[in-house]
Amino acid sequence: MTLTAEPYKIKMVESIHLIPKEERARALLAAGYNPFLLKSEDVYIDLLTDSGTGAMSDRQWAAMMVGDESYAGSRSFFRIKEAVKDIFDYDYVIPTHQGRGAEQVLFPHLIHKKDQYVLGNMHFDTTMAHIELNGGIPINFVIEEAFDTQMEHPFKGNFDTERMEAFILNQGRDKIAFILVTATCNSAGGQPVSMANLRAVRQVADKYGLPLWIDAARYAENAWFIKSREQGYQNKTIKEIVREMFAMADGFTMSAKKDAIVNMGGLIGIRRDESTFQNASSTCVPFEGFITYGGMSGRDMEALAAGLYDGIDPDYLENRIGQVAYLGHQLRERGVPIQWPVGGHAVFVDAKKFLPHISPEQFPAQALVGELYLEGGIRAVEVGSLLLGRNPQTGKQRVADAEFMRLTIPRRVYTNRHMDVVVDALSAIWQRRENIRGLEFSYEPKVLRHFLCRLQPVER
Ligand code: P61
Repeated sequence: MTLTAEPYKIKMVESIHLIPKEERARALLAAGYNPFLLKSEDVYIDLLTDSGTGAMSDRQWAAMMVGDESYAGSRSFFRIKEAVKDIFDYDYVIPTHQGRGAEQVLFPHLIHKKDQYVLGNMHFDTTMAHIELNGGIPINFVIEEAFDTQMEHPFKGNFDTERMEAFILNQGRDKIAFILVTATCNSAGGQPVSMANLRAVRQVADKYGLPLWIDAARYAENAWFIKSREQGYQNKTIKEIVREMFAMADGFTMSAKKDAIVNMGGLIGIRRDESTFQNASSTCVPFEGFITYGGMSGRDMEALAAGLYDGIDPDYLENRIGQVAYLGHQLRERGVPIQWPVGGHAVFVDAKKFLPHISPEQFPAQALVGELYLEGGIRAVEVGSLLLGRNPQTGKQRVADAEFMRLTIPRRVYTNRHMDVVVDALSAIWQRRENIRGLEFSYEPKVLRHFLCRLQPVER
């Protein structure tokens, strides 16, 4: 036997429905070509995000029933604390309502002066926003191979540590607040960071006395890539790899809506430093809530604690990452240009190559998102110049290094047959790509515009 299937059977289903093409055209127009403004009922296969959209396991649902809703000292909080100690070997944990809650609580204690830099491989957009809200300047040092979508590289989320060190020397240590490793690196295409690179980043951090934090939303997927691609890790368990990764950091922020497979929740983990824990605790109380619930109900904390274990199950991870790879390979075979190799949580379609006749100012990836919805009722998301926005000083549209349409796969939700439908729809668009037009704004909000903006196709 050579085939294996999903390492679960399905106990509960949710109906989905493909509305007729004319209705999809109407819905897209009503949404101003913005997938965030579509009603989910008008969507057939929803690949907008893998955040909070996973299917919980029977273990997680069962755990919810024993949630302890005490205001202080909840038993469910201690379940998270035990799981974090067991999996990450961290002493302190603060629950938050989601990833950006963790960023909001923590970053004021890491950015000490205005205009200090936060060095990352590639910061995610909410992370960038919270750095800027605290007076910091986010800056990226991902290796340049990350932007060559056709180049084979096992760890496109890696830092260019030489470039980073040169920057530190040039600016002076005091201009740097901390280093943040996003693993996997979402904005580069769900690309992993190698253990060797993490070690090299730690060495730079030690040399200049800089704190090193991990944005741990997809910690387990990153560990899986290390196990399958990095020499010396094949025979280690995911938990051993996670521990080794996190031993190199001072702490993490985590959106638990990804690899911990809950619909809502987040964490701050701190390895040993009690004073950072105390500082963050005092900020947690007014913003998120008391430190033993911090924005979550007891039942949600139970689901999260169980989900941290679900997320590191090797059978699950093999199937999960295998499904994303399955979609990517099918598309590539049909000639569709994608970020290669395929990332952990999504296939990133290279819209610059797909629609070379559309300039970044007319948002090629967003145009493709609209076409995919029209063709198959499939909702994807733009990760490109529309998301990047304008330069706050000059007001000019910034041009992203890559124009991606992200096909983000929720965890344990769709089967490979759904992936086949996506391949079918996108292949049909590939055949008629020359006819697709770019987009222009009919309404552009000032901040985080991608959520609420409205667009229309440009005149020919
Ligand atoms: C996503 F359109 N990601 O990928 P929170 N770090 C990292 C993330 O990927 C991340 C957060 C922190 C989302 C959701 C999302 O404009 C958008 O729990 C590496 O969402 O607060 C979230 O975690 C923040 C989608 C977020 C967006 C912002 O789809």
